[in-house]
Amino acid sequence: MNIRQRIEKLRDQIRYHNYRYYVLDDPEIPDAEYDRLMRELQELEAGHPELVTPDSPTQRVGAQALEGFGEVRHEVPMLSLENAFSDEELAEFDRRVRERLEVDEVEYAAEPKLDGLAISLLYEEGVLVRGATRGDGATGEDVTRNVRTIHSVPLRLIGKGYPRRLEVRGEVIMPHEGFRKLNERVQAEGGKPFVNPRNAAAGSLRQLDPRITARRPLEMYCYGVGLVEGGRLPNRHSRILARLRDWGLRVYKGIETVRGLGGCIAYYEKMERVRNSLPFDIDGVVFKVDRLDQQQALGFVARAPRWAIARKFPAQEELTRVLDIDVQVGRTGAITPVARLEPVFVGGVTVTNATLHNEDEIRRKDVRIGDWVIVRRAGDVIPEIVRVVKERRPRNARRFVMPRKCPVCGSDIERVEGEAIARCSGGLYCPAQRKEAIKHFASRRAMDIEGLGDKLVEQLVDQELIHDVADLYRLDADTLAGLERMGQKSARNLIRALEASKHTSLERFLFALGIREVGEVTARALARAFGSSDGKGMSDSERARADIERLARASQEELEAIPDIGPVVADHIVRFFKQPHNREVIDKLLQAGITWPPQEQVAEQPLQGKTYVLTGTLSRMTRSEAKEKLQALGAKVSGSVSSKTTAVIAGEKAGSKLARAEKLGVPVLDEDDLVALLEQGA
Ligand code: 9MJ
Repeated sequence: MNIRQRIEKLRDQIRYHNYRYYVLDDPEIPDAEYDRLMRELQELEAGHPELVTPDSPTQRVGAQALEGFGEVRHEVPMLSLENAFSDEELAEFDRRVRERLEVDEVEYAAEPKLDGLAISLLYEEGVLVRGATRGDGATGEDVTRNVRTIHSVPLRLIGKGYPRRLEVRGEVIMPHEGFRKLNERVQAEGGKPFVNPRNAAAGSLRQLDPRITARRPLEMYCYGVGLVEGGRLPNRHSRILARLRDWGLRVYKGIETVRGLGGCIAYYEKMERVRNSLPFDIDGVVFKVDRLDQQQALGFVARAPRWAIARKFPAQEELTRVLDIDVQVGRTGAITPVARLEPVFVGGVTVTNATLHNEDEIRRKDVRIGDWVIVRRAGDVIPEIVRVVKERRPRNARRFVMPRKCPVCGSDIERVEGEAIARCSGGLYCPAQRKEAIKHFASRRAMDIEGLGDKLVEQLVDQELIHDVADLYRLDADTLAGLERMGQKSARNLIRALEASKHTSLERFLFALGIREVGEVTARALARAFGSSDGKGMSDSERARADIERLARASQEELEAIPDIGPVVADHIVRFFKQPHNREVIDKLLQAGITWPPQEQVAEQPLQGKTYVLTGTLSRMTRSEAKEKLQALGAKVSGSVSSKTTAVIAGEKAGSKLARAEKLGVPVLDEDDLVALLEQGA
């Protein structure tokens, strides 16, 4: 093979791997192998500059900045889309289409509406020759050198059968992850962060220096064609998109063909549900009549096709005013400042409050009472203030001052050095904390007490009918029936639900106690470690007591040896059980008859029941990797050596733990032994 052939071969290989990586998200080879191909090509081209072509994968990023962008006239105008803001407007669109076509049902291609920048790519003989912005639809800007830096834009099409001249259209976007990292970088360099991914994408593409664009995490998704010369395309939009994908262009995977209005609405609802789990922003969905002959028959109005419509999602960001900032007291006493807002319709609901998280957050965003702010509500997430519109700040805007006393119980508010969160020091003396603790206890994933809603808990605490969670089990139907919005029937149902909640599981019970940092996952790990697997000779309530006793006596070290439990959580657990008050409440709960079945045995693992201690430096893995691997095989990994330790695994420069193992006669293993041990599970 001569040099020219070798160069061409390398280019083809790299193009193919680019496609696997950037378009299909399914790389075939490891990065290192790709880097080797690229380096070989770069070296060959450096030795033979006469063989360098603009479509070579090495030529993505040119040098030098431009003075300004040239103009591009779009031979086929780049149209915009009509919007529909409701199902009714969508139905109206579908009705018009059916009437004009004189058919009963239409097939539509259904696509997400990406929120970026519309771009046109012109390929001649399969080579990218021009990239342009939409501009006013008739004339755009020449951003060829910038779009060339986007890896999902092929410099040369792959496969066969593409038209001699083919203009592909799509949206250039910045995915969330890249946006976040870019803003971190910009801020670290002292710059002003971008407001949203759309602005960041637009700003990046309009850089006169393509070397800057090249450092921006942009991607392009294609959704149609413009000019087509010297070749034919399929007669359906959906099939054209499939061809574009075959030629190496990136097309969103979730594009579907749907039937009629019903199909459109179902697609819209589905995308609305998945919207917040997509890696990029979408602001709606687009429906396009799939058959091209039907598109042609429908034609255009002004600047939009009659055969397509964008069904927009409700806006996720709106402008409103901060009327006041006050604080909420959480279950653990955490004081959260909350902005009271002028009611505003955003993300499909009326929002009146937005969390401000903590004092530092308020300072960082510089939110003041009276400010105009952008609120964001995405999906079911708690509404947030994105930023302040400083230009509109009124003169009398006031700064928030953290109160010194808890607004609920009057105890001091404390903020530990180095922690972001201020806390009410009242503990369970504070009714706010008690209410939250009881709500948590009753919640669906904890004790699952149906019918014990937030409002009811508040009444019960306010009227001093209950003080702690154990008091719940002493309520009687008559007392309950006397409460607001309760009748005999709901009172009886609640008593029944309380009875039913007594049969629970250890993990639910531990989660329900509301120990700081003990979520469901940790509660499960604790239940596995401390729950008895059988209760030979013991009654249910004796076994429950024994389980709790074992956990309450566990030391910091024993707790840390459990998978997923670190020093902080272990410390919270130890402290929780040291509090006499907590032990009393647990006693009362068990007396009330709360029980759980024996802990199910998890499938026997090779290192089940063994405890190892790692010490010194390992050469083939880090200590935390070793810890994870051992735990995955069922072993416990502890930080200190005792006579119960199965073995100490000692790397280089092992110190006091090794000495202690030798003193206690605990076996000592080296790194080779560790590797052999781990292979048991492989
Ligand atoms: C976006 N923005 O995702 C179109 N679009 O089609 C999709 N935009 C469009 N299609 C014709 N998916 C004009 C604009």
